[in-house]
Amino acid sequence: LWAGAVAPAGAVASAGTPAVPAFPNVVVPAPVSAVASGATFTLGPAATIASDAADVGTYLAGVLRPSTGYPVPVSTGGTGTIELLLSGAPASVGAQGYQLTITATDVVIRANQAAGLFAGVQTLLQLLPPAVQSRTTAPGPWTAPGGTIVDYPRFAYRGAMLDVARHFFTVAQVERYIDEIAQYKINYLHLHLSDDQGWRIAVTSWPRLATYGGSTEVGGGPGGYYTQSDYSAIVAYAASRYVTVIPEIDMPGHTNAALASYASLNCNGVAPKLYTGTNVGFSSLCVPLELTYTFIDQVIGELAALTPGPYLHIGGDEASSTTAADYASFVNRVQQIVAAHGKTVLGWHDIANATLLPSTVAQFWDTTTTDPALASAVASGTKVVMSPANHAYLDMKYTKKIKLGQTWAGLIDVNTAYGWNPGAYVSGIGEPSVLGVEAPLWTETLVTSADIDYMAFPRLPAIAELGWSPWSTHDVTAFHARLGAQGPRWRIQGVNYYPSTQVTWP
Ligand code: TNX
Repeated sequence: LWAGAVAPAGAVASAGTPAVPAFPNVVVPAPVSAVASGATFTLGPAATIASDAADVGTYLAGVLRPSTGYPVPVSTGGTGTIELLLSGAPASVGAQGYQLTITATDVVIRANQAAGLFAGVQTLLQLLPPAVQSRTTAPGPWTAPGGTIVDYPRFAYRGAMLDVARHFFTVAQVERYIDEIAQYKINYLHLHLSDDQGWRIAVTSWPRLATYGGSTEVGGGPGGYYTQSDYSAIVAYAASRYVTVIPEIDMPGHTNAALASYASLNCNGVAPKLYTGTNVGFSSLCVPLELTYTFIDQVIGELAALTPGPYLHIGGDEASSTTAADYASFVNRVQQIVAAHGKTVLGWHDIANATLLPSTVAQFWDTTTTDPALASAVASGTKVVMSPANHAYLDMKYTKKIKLGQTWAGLIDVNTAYGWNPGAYVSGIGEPSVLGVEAPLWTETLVTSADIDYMAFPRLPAIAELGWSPWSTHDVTAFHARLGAQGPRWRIQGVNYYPSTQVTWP
């Protein structure tokens, strides 16, 4: 049995020898239940895929063909060596879960929705040898252990945030990150699209936001921005990995790039200079100015039109240049604007100091475990995404010796990233009020994809597991083994992970 997994009754002999061999403890996030059969499946040159969801079949074949060198034809419906079926799944797996059965001769994944098939495919890939993810032909044999896994998420929301404002990252770099996070069943990508140092999304009605406000970044580099078609390409790529993009326009603070682009947005009518440092809390949109809300309405309107997902993130953090009264009236008004465009508000937990709409979701980022304003919003029904900075912030250093990253929320190695319970972390915010977890990656110190990889891996999988796996599977020793098993996969994929000394890397 999977170490730490929920054991189905009668699956283990009373003492000594288990009734069946152990299922390998290699899948992250840990599945809800896994029962080994002792059989071994081998994917051979004649293997075929039959999928009820054509895109998931094509995705799987796209991974298997380059590494195995096999043709792996895909059909919609019919039979195949690997069958991905939208029928016959246990009701317990819900909209995102799946049942995976591996026998000596074939593999069957059943789910209620295509997202569940995609999740099951990620589990299957982790049960095949690491070289299956090679982009060039690699030697087999392509074996996987036989058995049955029934699996579904603890929380509906499992997010990763990438700050493309402090340093700009290209469409290809964002897509690379989407591929990396999707392997760990992350289903939301929150893009921090604006900050003091840069505005990264073209807005037709306010063109200088991107062309001027996007023209630099931390350290004075060239910055950049996404055209609306670039952005739509990211959204579509994410969707092909069952990841929903959440755009963030941070306000009223963190807005120097916008204020620098349009003098008319400033209370004094004077545009500040572009900013390339790393201070926070010095900028604010002009709350009493009516043009501010015309601006927000137009920006949110264009963004909502580019966003198939339900959420728009309005930031709201660290508004220390905005008075408390202005802040509350601002957040109240902006929520109405987002709602008028048919979207649900997400905001950093600071927004609990305003009056939240019933649907508004707050993202907790503090380093404390008490937050009276947030707890009181939760008592009135507000749902929370958990990103405690001292556990979930991927931009914190692992140890003092690491060059990249910051330390304000502490040092975060694997055990700290993994060592908290999202459903019982902040007082007054219990499991039913937690929508899920998110691992934010701020990029003041990060410039390349290698930098992103180094900070996200191996900690992102720890947060992904907290979001997906039942708390009953939480076991740091077993987690170390599962995580270590990812090392060879990351090496084959070219993921520049930090080889934490808390884990043995095979
Ligand atoms: C705080 S936490 C911020 C960001 C910084 C980050 C650096 C939060 C919502 N805001 O503006 O980039 O710290 O760790």
